[in-house]
Amino acid sequence: TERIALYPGTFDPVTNGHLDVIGRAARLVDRLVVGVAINIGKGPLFDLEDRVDLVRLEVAPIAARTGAVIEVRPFQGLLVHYAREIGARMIVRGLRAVSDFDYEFQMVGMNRRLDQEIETVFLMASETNQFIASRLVKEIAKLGGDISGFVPKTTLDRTMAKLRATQG
Ligand code: COD
Repeated sequence: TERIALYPGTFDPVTNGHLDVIGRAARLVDRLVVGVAINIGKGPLFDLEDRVDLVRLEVAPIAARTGAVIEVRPFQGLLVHYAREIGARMIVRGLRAVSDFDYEFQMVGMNRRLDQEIETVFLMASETNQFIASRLVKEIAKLGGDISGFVPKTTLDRTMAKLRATQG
């Protein structure tokens, strides 16, 4: 049977950290589904459609280079329900510093109680990409800093355009 993994996130916007994790995860499975969560609670800069669009665009070269099957899809509702729906037995999460641990630890625990058959797997990005966080990328860009080392080109352009539009 096909080995399917789900890599869920907000991707607001997608960063080199996310793409690093996607490249690694894609090598472990037959099909990787990148699930872009609505996540209204986080008050995202980009709406869902734009986030899906950007992840699709930035993931395409990875799929082309590695021959991996990577799908990018929006989802809402419970993560474990969505994993079931697409037949994924594996949830992939990225781990950065210790700061991620508490939140990720709780998520695994709760998700495991909700569905015992789904395993969460943690991957670390390369040293260069380990510290990158969407939240800080947006903050740096807002304050006029250079984010070109943290996000791919199209994401950079769209982020700058979005910030110009929202700041008026
Ligand atoms: N290096 C390594 N990993 C990274 C990096 C980096 N530089 N940057 C980000 N990551 C990892 C994150 O740790 C995370 O694992 C993943 O990439 C995605 O990151 P984000 O920030 O885009 O996504 P989150 O953490 O906001 O995603 C949260 C979910 C959408 C998964 C969560 O809110 C959810 O499951 N929502 C659905 C509702 C639900 O089921 N809730 C109950 C959960 S118990």
